[in-house]
Amino acid sequence: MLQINKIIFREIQLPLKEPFQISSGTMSIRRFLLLEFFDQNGITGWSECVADELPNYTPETIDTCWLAIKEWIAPRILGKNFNHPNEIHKVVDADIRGHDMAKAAIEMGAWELTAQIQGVPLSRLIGGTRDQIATGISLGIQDSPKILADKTQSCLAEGYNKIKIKIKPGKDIKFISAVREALGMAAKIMADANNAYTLADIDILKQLDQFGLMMIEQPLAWDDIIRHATLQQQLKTPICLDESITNLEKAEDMVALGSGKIINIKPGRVGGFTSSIAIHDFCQENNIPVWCGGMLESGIGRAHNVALASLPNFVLPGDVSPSSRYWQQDIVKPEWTMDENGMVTVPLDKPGMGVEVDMDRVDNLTVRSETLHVS
Ligand code: OSB
Ligand code: MG
Repeated sequence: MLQINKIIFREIQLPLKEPFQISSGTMSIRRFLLLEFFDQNGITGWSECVADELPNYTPETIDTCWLAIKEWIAPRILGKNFNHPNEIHKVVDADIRGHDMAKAAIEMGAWELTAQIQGVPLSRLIGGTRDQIATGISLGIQDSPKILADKTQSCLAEGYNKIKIKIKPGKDIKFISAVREALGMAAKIMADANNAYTLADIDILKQLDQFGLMMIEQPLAWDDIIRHATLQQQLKTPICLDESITNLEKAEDMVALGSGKIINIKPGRVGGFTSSIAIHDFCQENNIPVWCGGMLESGIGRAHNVALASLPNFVLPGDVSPSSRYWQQDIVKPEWTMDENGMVTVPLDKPGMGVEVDMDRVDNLTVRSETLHVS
């Protein structure tokens, strides 16, 4: 039995080691909304809401999530009894349109709390089978092809299993070409456009075919499925959808229409673990490989991504890089690390997410907080 009686909201801010530029904007300081959950016996669990400061990835932001969770989503679950955390998604989804990242923060906290109550690793509670997950790195848009090519060489040397390169019009062909030249044809590289192109750019996108990319992520509009199908028919490079896949039905649409061949699952984007598992299972049945995306998470959101990436059909390396790729110091102990083969170990020796929240550090970093109690 799961009953959540209290939730503490906290905003903390961490500067990124280097600004992260994608086609729709640049981030230098990551604002995080963290949630701490308490059950009726005082057992606690954490989740991280992955929305950014600005609505340039999806429509949500950290501030809309704070409002949505407080006003509409948390009241649906506070003080209520649930047999299993897989009941939460339906309850928070009914008649509340959108706000998937806000819903996910509550839903994933409920799973984490359940893992803590049952004393089992979160990975195993959600159906994970792997002991280690392969990781890649997502590189923001760089000033020149040379700077990018040099960076990708160091990333390969560090052991990353995949290098994702952010592109936008004018920073595409020359940049990818320089990377291919520096790394050779065998290196596993891919591009992510974050919606920077339209079908009018088809000639540029076709030129990318010569580079043997593992995939191109979300080249067209953030909510498009139809035009990606037209594009996929004309591209050799597999399309991977990110922004467009917000639930199982969108994944079904992608397969029915041929809009892509791979899905990047971010649990925050699809409303949580229950929805992620449903998309994972559907993709497995339909021979669609999946991988776990990232949202520049702190060690808490990263822990939840590591657990998800341990499911069997996560067959491609995820954007689940070690803490030191992003932060001078993370907010969990131990920090997330990667071995020389680019593998992250799934913590199976502790209940829940498998890392401790550094409370002193979180307290010091907190810029606002609020507590919701059962009434
Ligand atoms: O499109 O996958 C994306 C970060 C913020 C918003 C969107 C995206 C990303 C990343 C970062 O690619 C991946 C990571 O967390 O390392
Ligand atoms: Mg993406």
